[in-house]
Amino acid sequence: MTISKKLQNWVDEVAKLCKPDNIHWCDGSQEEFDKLANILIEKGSGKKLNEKKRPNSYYFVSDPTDVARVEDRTYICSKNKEDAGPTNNWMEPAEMKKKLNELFDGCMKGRTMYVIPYSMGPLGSKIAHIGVEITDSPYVVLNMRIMTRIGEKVLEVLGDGEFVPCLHSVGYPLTDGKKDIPLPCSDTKYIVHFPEERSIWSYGSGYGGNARLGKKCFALRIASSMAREEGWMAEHMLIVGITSPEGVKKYIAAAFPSACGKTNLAMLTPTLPGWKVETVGDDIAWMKFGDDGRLYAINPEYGFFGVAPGTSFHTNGNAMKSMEKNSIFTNVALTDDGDVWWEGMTEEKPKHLVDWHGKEWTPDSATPSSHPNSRFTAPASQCPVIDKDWENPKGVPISAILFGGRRASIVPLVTEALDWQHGTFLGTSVSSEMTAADAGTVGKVRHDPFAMLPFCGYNMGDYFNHWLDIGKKSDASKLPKIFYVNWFRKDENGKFVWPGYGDNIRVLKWVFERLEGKDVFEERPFGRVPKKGVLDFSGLNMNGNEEKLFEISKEEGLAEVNEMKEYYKIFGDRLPEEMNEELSKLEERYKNS
Ligand code: SAT
Ligand code: MN
Repeated sequence: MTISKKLQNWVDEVAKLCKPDNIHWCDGSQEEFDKLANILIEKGSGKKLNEKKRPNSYYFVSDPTDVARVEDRTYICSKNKEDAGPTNNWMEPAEMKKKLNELFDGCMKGRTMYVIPYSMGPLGSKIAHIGVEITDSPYVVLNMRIMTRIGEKVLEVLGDGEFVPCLHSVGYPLTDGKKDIPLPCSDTKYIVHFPEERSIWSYGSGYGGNARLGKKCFALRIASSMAREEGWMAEHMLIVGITSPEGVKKYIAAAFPSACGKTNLAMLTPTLPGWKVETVGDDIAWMKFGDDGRLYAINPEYGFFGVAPGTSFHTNGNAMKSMEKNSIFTNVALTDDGDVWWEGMTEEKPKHLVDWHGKEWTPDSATPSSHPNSRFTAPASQCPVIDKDWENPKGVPISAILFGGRRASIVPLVTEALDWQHGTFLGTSVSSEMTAADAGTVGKVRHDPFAMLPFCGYNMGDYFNHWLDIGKKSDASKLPKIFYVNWFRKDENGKFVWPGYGDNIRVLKWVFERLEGKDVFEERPFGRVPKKGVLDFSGLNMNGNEEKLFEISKEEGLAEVNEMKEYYKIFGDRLPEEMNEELSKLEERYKNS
């Protein structure tokens, strides 16, 4: 292995602080994966699933208190508080380092410290970047091997180049004869980012984005801050290729808050004949300008970390197939034949399960068998509709950007922005009803600009400005067109008006037509919507609700404007003037409507 002096020094320093019993450099091999999985199983931390049903796949249950990201424990420690902005927790970097040094001192006693070199993005891609995660959790190593490209080959590409140091501990040292538990964690949790020195420290959680530091911590929080400095974009977006029946292919990126059906859209099975959707990524897009002036995107990840409940052959057959082997399941239920199950996987519930608490479960049980934020970790390469260019180091050219949220009213099924500045404004207005992926109040509407609220590594007002800068420095004709979608409108009886899932292709079809410059829109105060009769409702029974999908009354619209005015106040003088301008123009258009 070629280990640079800088990397070796950092690893030595961390070992001195954390005091592990052993150090293991991950080579990324299958043998290593199998060995670590076996260690976990022998310790009783997890189970191997039935080899005949789900080859090379594993089952884990976390501590019931460690089941989601912890936004209130997540910090952006820039030198100045204003640079973290009103949407992030902040602490003075030196003060935070002092706290972390105390916490990490001896935190790996009795454990092995794993060093995971990883690449976010295809190895050697100009859009990709390298990180090194140090962790004391073999469960995290297994997940990182599915979610990112890890091991020796990464060190070769790294040479003595730059990497983002990511230090993680579950915060459960095995001292004084303390016994280990299946997936250890600590009551004290800190997920900390130092954007100026581009480093990450995470303590006390073994779960998802708290612990696999390549994902939200690096690929969004640190990368968004890098992207701003370097003139590119790190976004909470899926990437798909869409091919029309005429054989024309275009790529789009789409930003939705966590657990809004992003993975489903990324692997959509179109209900309209002749259309094809292929997956590049389901969560994160890194976009840089190509020599031709267009934006090119890569998926920095290597796997999917999707919400299990609700995923079925009916809602997302491609996700189901992606996890048929070589996958990890966390906080779902176990079937009697050694496989997994969760709410919504099959219409008929199994007669008997062991639930995620390890208790007997039957359809009569009062509680669900799986945690609502239970997850699968599956290799992206196993997705039956993975795009042939998903690992192209150049990335794929992006023609459209979609924003979306989960809103029962106010937001229409689809709106096209008037231009990049208006599109940026739409991005700032994204809001969504909260779900189980965020440890908060389920159902409450919260603003989630660009679906980046928990993921922007610097002042969100500056982030809006970065979007405007991208627009200003580019040839408008080469920039992606921007759209805002909402699959989740409900009627007076609380029923979804739009069927969603595979039928979302109908909206994408209209987006496609707009990208081709077809005159199929009409203007509304909030933007462009499909002209009457253009959106393809063929074969759908809409119960006469077609128009409802686009209805916003003048009163509702003006109320939303006022609400946005209130919201914008939190950004103070970091709010770009252009956004107030857009808000005034919107208000005028509503008043004149
Ligand atoms: O736990 S993760 O942050 O990886 C998943 C999510 O919340 O979107
Ligand atoms: Mn996400």
